[in-house]
Amino acid sequence: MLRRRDLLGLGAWSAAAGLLLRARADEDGLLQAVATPQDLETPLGFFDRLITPTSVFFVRSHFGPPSLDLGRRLTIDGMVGKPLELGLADLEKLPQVTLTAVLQCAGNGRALHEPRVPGVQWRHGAMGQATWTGVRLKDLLDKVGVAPDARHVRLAGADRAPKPTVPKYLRSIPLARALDPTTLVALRMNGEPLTLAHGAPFRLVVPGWAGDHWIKWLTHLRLQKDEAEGFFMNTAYKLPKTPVAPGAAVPPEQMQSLSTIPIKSIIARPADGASSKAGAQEIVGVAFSGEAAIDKVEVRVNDGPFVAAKLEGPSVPFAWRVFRHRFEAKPGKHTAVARAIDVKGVMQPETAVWNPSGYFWNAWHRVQWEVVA
Ligand SMILES: Nc1nc2c(c(=O)[nH]1)N[C@H]1C(S)=C(S)[C@@H](COP(=O)(O)O)O[C@H]1N2
Ligand SMILES: [Mo]
Repeated sequence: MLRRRDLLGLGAWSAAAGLLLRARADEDGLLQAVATPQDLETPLGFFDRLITPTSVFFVRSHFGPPSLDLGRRLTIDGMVGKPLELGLADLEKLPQVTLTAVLQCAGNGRALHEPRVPGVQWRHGAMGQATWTGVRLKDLLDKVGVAPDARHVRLAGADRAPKPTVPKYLRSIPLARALDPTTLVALRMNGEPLTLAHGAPFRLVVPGWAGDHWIKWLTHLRLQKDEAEGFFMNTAYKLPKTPVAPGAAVPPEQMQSLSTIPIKSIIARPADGASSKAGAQEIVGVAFSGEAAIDKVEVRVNDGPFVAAKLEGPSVPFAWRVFRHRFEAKPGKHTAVARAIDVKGVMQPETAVWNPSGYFWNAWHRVQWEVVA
């Protein structure tokens, strides 16, 4: 538990915590742990720009955030030469890297799979793009000296399951991904200290990989031979090794852990069911593809041909680009569909591959709207 007076003099950090303090502090300033999960979608209309504002950035957490603890320590141990423990001030002194990357929940679009599958019924809003600033995980692993036969990094956060019968949220990433210079222990999001909802004081950032690896409220990294134990690694976040018929039950041995995000584009505007004035129209949205850069987005209006949209933002790995397609329209019902193509030539599929947990919905996004005189 953190007392209000412990936050005095922490500058930007206490500013970031201010909202939370007002909302959650009781009479004597004790922060209260929130027991319910927090799952909030970003409204579709915000996917018309390169950076998603933090205030509307989607939030996903299995058990809700732990108390805000800016004094939290990060331990790195297991198969290492010399274990290490660091706090926020230690991390701030190390070289900082800033990169732009999409964060998307593996379950984004789950509600759109047919037949329906259980889980958080996300539509389009469990994704966002931010700049992430922090320390390369590789720099920390260089300090501890990783044993030659270590293969995985087990990741744990400070949040706790609501009941002892519910397993802790534990994930791991292969050592090779941990050593990639883009894997960060991030302290800042969009230039500001991380908010509690997004993992304050530090979280993992694994560009190109689904959100379940981006552990928030990070407390413990352990080098080990095997993947993390428990439900969230052994059972959850698995896809069939080969596509299955929609609705099929898949035996565990035919499943494998998911990692990178497949190619996708989403139309922010016009909104499905909206109406617009006759004349100039604009189809706008975002496109991204896991670890590959986006090369092209094509838009089709009504029964016309696919036309290359204008792209904003650099063609770089991990990042989304904004696409815009302008045209003139007469009154009547209109439809538009978008599809993305990455620099490896991979095209977004017309239909998404169904899977038992409803991960990675990435079908062509279609919208229908009415143009009025
Ligand atoms: N400690 C912890 N980290 C976590 C989670 C969690 O429940 N606990 N949820 C993960 C999942 S499934 C996602 S999609 C992302 C969401 O990050 P955001 O809330 O910052 O958008 O956080 C990840 N990190
Ligand atoms: Mo997620």
